[in-house]
Amino acid sequence: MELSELGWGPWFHDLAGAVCSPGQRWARVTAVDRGWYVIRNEEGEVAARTTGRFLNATGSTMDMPCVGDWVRVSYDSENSASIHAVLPRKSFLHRKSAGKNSEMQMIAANIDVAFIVQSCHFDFNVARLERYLVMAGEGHVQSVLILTKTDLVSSEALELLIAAIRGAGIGTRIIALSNVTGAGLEQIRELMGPGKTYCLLGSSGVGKSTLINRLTGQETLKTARVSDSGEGRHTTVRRQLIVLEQGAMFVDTPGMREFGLFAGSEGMGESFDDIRELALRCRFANCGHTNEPGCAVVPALKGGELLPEHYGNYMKLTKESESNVTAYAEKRKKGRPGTRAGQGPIKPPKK
Ligand SMILES: Nc1nc2c(ncn2[C@@H]2O[C@H](COP(=O)(O)OP(=O)(O)OP(=O)(O)O)[C@@H](O)[C@H]2O)c(=O)[nH]1
Ligand SMILES: [Mg+2]
Ligand SMILES: [Zn+2]
Repeated sequence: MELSELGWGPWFHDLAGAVCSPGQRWARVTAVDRGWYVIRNEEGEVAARTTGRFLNATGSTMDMPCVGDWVRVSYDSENSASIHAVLPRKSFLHRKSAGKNSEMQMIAANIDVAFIVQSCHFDFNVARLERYLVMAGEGHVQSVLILTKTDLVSSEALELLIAAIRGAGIGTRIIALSNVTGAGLEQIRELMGPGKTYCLLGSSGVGKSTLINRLTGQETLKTARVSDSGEGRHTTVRRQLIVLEQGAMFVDTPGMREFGLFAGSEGMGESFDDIRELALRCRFANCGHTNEPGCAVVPALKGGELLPEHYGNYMKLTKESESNVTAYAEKRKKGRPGTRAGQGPIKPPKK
């Protein structure tokens, strides 16, 4: 296996050259489990831990390795490695973590397409779809909506759901899928490209792991029946990156317990398709759309293509999560005198 088969390309290569040390290699994180990592490269998959030095220099959980990250490693033995650095992320998916604290949590990094999965049978919620779309857009990740379990609803019901999405002004591609009959699988296969990474997002029990099993043609992942009320059981417990035979990669995630990304914005029901499109063209994936160089949103606002109120609502949605990150980073800095300054996240390069 070559690194390019794991998604390595010129974007990463250009960055990697400047910071690589002799005796160290690049590898991709394929799983994370309480302080342990699984990394993969030409040599195969091995367990890894971060070095103490890396931990000391890391100010925020956001900068810790996550699934999909490219990390610089050295081998301690044939089957264990140490992680020395994380390469800047080309794109990412993050959310506010479950619970009351203000921590942000990285879900996955270097994702090409987010498959936002909702079931037709239960769980369908346009406002939540929109929040996932904003979350993907914020991290420079393209989205595709997947409506699963179409075998459990009539075609009229399915059409109503699609109409509800379009009615809310969401123009994102929709794929209607049944993991049971296989309808829609072909459309998903057609989207998949070698070396590309896809992340499945959505509530517990909607069929994310089942979809991966359908694509691999075997029981790669554990799945479980859900109750008729649609109450999920959280069958998948850790995020992991799976390389399919066709060459595409999938990150399976546990269903989200709480989607607290934008608490207080319930019922906003406004589509931000236009801003998300613009934000994809901003130079930096973590652009705040205020005064960053290369921002594509602000010029549209100044040029009158975006209404100030619409822009304001979008900023309100995204600001909360940002201030959470800042608050958390500050807290960490204060609590850890050993943390060295100037070791924050490396800004992604110009595109
Ligand atoms: N009828 C029907 N059942 C499905 C479909 N897709 C998945 N299921 C069933 O739904 C249940 C839950 O599927 P999973 O794949 O475990 O769901 P998940 O999204 O991975 O859930 P978590 O891992 O908890 O996040 C299983 O019993 C599947 O067989 C579908 O298209 N139609
Ligand atoms: Mg699952
Ligand atoms: Zn911007």
